[in-house]
Amino acid sequence: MKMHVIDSHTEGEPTRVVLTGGPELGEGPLWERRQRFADEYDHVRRRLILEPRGSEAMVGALLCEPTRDDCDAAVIFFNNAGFLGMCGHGMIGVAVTLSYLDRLSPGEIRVETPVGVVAVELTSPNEATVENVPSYSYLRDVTVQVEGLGEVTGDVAWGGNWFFLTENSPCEIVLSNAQELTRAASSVRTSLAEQGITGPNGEEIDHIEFFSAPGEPEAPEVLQAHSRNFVLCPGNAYDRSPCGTGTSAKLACLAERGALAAGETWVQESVIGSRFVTSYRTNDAGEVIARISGRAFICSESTLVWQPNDPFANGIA
Ligand code: PYC
Repeated sequence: MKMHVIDSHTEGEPTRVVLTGGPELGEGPLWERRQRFADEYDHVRRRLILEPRGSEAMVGALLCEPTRDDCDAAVIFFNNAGFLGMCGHGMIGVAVTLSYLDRLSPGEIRVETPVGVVAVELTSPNEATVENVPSYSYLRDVTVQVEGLGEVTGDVAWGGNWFFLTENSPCEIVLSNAQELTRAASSVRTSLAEQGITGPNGEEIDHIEFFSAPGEPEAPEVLQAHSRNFVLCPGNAYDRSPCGTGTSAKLACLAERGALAAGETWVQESVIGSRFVTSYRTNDAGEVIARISGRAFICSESTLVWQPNDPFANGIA
């Protein structure tokens, strides 16, 4: 078995776009095709994402035919733990990958995802802006008791995935503290589940975001960030980028609190110091539509091979 893939990173966070050899998911709405992927081809997700061919931080992107006439493409994102709703860094990675392949020119396209339609504008061969699905703050100032941390207070919000966002970081948000931040965020996620805090339909709050003051820009031409974050993803990998859907959730919380007006710029910095430049508008329904701009770079173009006698063909679980 072989698959042709292109790997890129968006502000440090990897994306693997599957070009050939991916599962045939048939027709139907994208959320239905994502379910078929999960039910019938989860071994393909594991083959693509887990070691020895992938890594815990890798996000896969399967390009599909869109079902909607007003969309140019469709994408299903997945990681080491399962499937994502949307993925901001991944969508920027997809746009830059398609540009690298000469399949996308500067300009805007509409892309279907399992959780709605996003607009993607390629602004240069290495830069794109994503206008996300509507984001919203669902619960404000929720306090959870977390073993080893005590009371942690934050908001629950949707930005294409579910997030708990808190300023109560257990330590400084720097890369050398990644293990401590991972342990703490994982405990917060467990506490949320144990204390019955979910999305409106019982959805697990599976992404945890700690926020702190930003660092100093390392060069005069780099924009000063408004905030720094650490985002723990469902498979316990932390996002090396500032997380597109997580920053969308943050913008919805800021909008809800009257702390950021529509059109104002918010620069979100990640734990490794990379940045997304963002803002939001409201649509006719008054919903927050986040705009996330970032850079992506191609890392490799390769054919992954699975020999029939490989005992770890389906990845190291
Ligand atoms: O950028 O939205 C994002 C994302 C989700 C998980 C990893 N990155």
